[in-house]
Amino acid sequence: DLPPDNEEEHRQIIAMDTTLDFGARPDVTARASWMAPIIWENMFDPHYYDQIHIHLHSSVALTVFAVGRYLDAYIKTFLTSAEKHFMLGLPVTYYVFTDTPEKVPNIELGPLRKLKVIEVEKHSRWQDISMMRMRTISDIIESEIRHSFRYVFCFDVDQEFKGRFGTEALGESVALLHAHYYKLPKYRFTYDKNPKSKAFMETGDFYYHAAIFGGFWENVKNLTDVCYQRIMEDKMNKVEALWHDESHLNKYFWLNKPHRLLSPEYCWDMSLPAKDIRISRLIWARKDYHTLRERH
Ligand code: 2GW
Ligand code: MN
Repeated sequence: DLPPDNEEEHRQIIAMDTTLDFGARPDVTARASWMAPIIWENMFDPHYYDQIHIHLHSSVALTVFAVGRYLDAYIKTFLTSAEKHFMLGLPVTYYVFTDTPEKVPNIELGPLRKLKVIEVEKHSRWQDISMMRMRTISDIIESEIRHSFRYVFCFDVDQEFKGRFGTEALGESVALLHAHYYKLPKYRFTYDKNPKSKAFMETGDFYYHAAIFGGFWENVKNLTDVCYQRIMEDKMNKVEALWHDESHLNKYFWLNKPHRLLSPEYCWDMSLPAKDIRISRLIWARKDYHTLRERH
């Protein structure tokens, strides 16, 4: 494997996006106010991005957590569907974090693809299972990912790939528009509105969904470090942000604008009407709260 030492080359080439066709989607918001593209079907030529990233030797680490009942419930579908749709053609390593490594199913992987299982503790509160991912992701970037990968993408496990989730999604820092909020006015966004929390914000650009974020490992390292620090400060002050790590993620991307935005095609809730969604690349898995969530 080539070491990911061509950061500047990547930055220049992927920043150009000269072939993005914004005119192809007049029906949707295709750019942020700071000009970052929002990726929608028909705006991009998949082969163009595939060629660039193969030429650059791009490599991707995917992190996913499956702790407690989430392992049995979701990991198999997540991984087998990722093998069909996620970054085909690039070297991809899945980092699966679980409290029961022996129960991770054996998945048949394509060439250039690897799976690493890493044991983590099971926090007793589900809010902590979710929030503490920030710390674990930062640690694995520092100890492993930075030495072998240019990009890191971090995923919730309760979802299934259904269509291309490819190299067009790669960028210096990447955020996802939340399927439930992308059409709503800003006053409806569920940011943390408690001034005592470090996630507090009164307004923002978009409501981002924490189910997917990614980018250069350097950027994801910074994001996870900053969010983890703010989560711990909140704990010391005995407050918790409204939507946990997602509130902190929204604060982070408000202060550090993402370079690339993924439309809700990249994480769609099939129970919504889908007028502007021409393809569902990843969909929310069904949640059976009764059996999945232990009460506290
Ligand atoms: C989470 C909530 C309630 C009970 C269990 C869990 C749980 C989560 C668990 O038992 N085991 C586990 O591995 N997780 C991991 O945390 C798993 O990767 C899961 O996808 C992730 C987030 O939990 P999830 O998917 O149930 O929460 P959502 O779909 O409501 O997620 C949004 O809000 C979260 C914060 O409340 C996170 O920000 C998440 O990234 C958002 O998508
Ligand atoms: Mn989820």
